[in-house]
Amino acid sequence: MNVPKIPLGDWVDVLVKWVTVAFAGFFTFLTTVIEGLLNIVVDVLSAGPPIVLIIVLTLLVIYTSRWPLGIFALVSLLLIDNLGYWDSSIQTIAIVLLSGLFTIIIGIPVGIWCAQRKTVHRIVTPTLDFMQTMPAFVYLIPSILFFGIGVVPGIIASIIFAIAPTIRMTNLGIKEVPKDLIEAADAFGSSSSQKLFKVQLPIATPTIMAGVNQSIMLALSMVVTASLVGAPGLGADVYRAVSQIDVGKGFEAGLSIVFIAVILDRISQNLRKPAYEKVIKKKVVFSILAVLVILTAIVTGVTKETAVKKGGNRIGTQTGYKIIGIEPGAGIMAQSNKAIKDYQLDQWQLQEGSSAAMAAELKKAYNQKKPIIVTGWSPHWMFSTYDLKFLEDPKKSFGAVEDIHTIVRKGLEQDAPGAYTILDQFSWEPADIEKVMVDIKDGTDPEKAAKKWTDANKDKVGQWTNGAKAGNGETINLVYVAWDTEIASTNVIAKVLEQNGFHVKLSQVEVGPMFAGVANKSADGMVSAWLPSTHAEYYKQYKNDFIDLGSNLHGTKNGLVVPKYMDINSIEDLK
Ligand code: PBE
Repeated sequence: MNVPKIPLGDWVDVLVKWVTVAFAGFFTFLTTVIEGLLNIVVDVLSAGPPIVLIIVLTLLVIYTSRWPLGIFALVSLLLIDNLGYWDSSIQTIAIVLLSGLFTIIIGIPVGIWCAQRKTVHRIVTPTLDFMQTMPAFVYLIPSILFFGIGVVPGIIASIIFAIAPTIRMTNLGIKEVPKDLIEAADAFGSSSSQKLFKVQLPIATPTIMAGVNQSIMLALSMVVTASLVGAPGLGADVYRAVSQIDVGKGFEAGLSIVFIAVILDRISQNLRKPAYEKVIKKKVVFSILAVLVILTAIVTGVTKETAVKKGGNRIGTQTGYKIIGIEPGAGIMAQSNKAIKDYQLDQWQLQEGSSAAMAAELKKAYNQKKPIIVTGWSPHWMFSTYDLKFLEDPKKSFGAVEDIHTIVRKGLEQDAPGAYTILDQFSWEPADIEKVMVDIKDGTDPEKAAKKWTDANKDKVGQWTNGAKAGNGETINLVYVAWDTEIASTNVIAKVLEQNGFHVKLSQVEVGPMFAGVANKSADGMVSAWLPSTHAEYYKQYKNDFIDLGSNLHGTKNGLVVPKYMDINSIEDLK
């Protein structure tokens, strides 16, 4: 049967595009509100030296969950500080608290509504099932388009992912209130709001709180995912460790998340019935806490206000002192951090995320003619799609014009001589790869774009395959990172290998794993090593364990990129 594919993805694309434009104002408003709230929470939490918050949290844990757990909290928080993850932890706690707050504000009323109206319940239940089973990653994509990269799309995705237990448990708690109590309330002629606030909610509170506790834990489980779109904190530390395969750092950051999870879990579980309620009344403790928080918020707010007034860099104010970066392990990120040091741009912050998120952010800013600074490289389709310029780099923080090298595992020459020859002879020009990149960017499937290019460039391909022994279906495993350049090049060389009798497997990984994979022979090769400077660190680490087949493309360049409509020319102008 020949049923054409239903263009479901296209419909979703159109819908999201429409929503992006139609609700642009609303999204900007939400972003400002959420970012503002988050800044307040972070400012309050980091108002004093770490030890102050450590003591407050410890006391809170002791009060709610007895002193043995208090000792655990004290030791683990001191350890987090000692290991150097205090600032990240504050970011993470702030994100989780804020997401938690939103799940309560939205979740409890929706849960109550579900308990009161059958129809609402019938609609909400499957919606919640859908929200919870759809991989949370998927929410990140439209979130970036709506809210830009940074912490806001992370928070929104966390709320969507985490809200279900609060709604479900509120609904359950209210439904479980014994019938006779309701009848008694009715008999005394109470109104439905009296019934709700005086009978149903108080009885349902333990169940509701169990839901809230679960929501908080789910929000915490989202921190690593949220870091992919630029949310800061421990999640970003874990993500960075993965992309650089740094086992030690990954463990430290992961352990910090575990500690924070235990502390937040116990506090939120026992908040309703604190262990030492008899010693000090709940009301007293919470009032002291509330006064403390409000006072700190006011004080930090005032100090900040005066600091901001001192002025700063014009472009910095327009862009919030943000440089939009890509995957934390990318060479260009290390170069950008070097630039920040070399040019003394202490106020500036390099935002981590992904190449796709960076491209989305650039598109959004460009369409609205807003100022933006991204980490960019050429060859790249962005230069043919938008009017952009590299900022001059007189201090050469981004190195000079470079080559991309092909690197294969030891032993490939013996195991698959034909593939080795082709990989060795693979070589093309920036103009070639750009054609493939533009096709992919315009929506052509990478494999089809690669086929189109090889079909149109038989001469070049002929030079690569010249003298190569045809394969016998041997599997060649190529690794690459999801950068636009490497998606294009890897697909083209894969196509050529396939046309010559090899079975090609492509594995998309992070930078560190790409180099490590070829070095430990779990991958056969890659065509993505930017040298001599971009990937110098990775190259140094593994160079004795793989074979460098030399350059496959000359003339790449990295740097900070801005739209031409911006009135700035050099990185020096950012100071
Ligand atoms: N890039 C593209 C990579 C290499 C390829 C410039 C983003 C990097 O910075 O590691």
